[in-house]
Amino acid sequence: MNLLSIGGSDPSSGAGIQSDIKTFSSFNVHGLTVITAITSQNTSNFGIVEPVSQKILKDQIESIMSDFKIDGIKIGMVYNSQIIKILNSKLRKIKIPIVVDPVIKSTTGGTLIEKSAISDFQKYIIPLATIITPNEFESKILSNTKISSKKSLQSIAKKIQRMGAKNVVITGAKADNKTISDFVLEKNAEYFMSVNKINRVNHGSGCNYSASIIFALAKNKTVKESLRFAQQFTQNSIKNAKKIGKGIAITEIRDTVNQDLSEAINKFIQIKNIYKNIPECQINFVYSKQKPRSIKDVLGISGRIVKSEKEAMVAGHLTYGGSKHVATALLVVNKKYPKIRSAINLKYQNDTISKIKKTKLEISSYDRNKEPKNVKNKGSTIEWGIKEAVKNSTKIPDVIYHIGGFGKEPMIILFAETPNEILKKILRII
Ligand code: PXL
Repeated sequence: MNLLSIGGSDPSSGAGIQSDIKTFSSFNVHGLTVITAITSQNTSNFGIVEPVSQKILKDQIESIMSDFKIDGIKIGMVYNSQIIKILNSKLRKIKIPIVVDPVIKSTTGGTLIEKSAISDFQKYIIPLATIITPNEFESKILSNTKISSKKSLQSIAKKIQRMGAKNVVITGAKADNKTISDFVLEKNAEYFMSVNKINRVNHGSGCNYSASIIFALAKNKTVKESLRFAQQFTQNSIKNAKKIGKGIAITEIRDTVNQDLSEAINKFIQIKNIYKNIPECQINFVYSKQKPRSIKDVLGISGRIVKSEKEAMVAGHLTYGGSKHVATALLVVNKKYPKIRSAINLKYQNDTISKIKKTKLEISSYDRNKEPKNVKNKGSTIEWGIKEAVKNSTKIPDVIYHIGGFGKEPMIILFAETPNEILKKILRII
């Protein structure tokens, strides 16, 4: 899939087209860009804007359009009337979804569109929008409503819809202590969409939102599904925002679950003599998203960590749903103790068990021979066993083991909140 972001360059990569490329990449999508203006800014100050010439704007669009099949377009910063009119002439006949993020001011106070261009924006850009995503301030400017006006969200959104946008989302339209809600006006429906509020000033969340909407729309999701998906994606990006420069935090859109697990696996295979802890059935090391519902929410290795002579090696790659066994064990523990999101299986050795018993780690076990027949036949031994061990433990278990059964290898499974915590526990017990 190819998605096009049309907008301004932000050298801090917090917003603008740099941010959109990061978002698209995180979905394994090829991101194309057409730059409308170059800004100078950082996380504290907004500098100046230099819009590009008509010639290079047109040529960027033509070179992209003549080469790629484009599945969706996001329009962000457009800056002036000249740019607006060129975009309209190039895009008005296009039949793919377009998300318009009508940015007027940056969080740091920069002007992202000239005042004199607002009426052309209403006339030439709004009609292109499959979905337009103004915040409350932007929705008032675009609907020619006074900022102090108490006009209803419905009437403001309807006005923008009448200008030609198919669907209108007023972001952050309503908030209380705990939640923040977007107001959505579709063709024949209106509703609020709420999420938990995160009190954090950041740079990039608006761009993350519109860029993830276009991805979902291009994947043929409905408007509602796309908005829900983008809301979750943006929440995560805000949760993981990092103070990289001296000013406000920049939203982080990398999959931190993947990053943390991948770093821990690299450290794990380098532990001295760790190959001695690899069982016959090899090792999986997993880490789940928050509130996992199934093994599809648990990241694991598609193959295993395997023993090759005296070395541990990773066979396969990280993928959600990549582990069945260890992921199932984790899901059982996570259900009772939601903080526990990482697990690894290790070779059962009497030595290891006695070492664990000397630490303060919480240890529990189950006996496969006590498994009821109906469970055995259904093949969910691990689920049954871990449930038993959790039941037998008064605290959060750090370690659960079983000593095997006829033809079954005994096993140790370690649990922790993060992959890094798993590593720390391993170093205490091997
Ligand atoms: O977040 C809106 C935005 C969009 N595009 C560019 C920006 C900003 C905010 O700073 O700089 C280029």
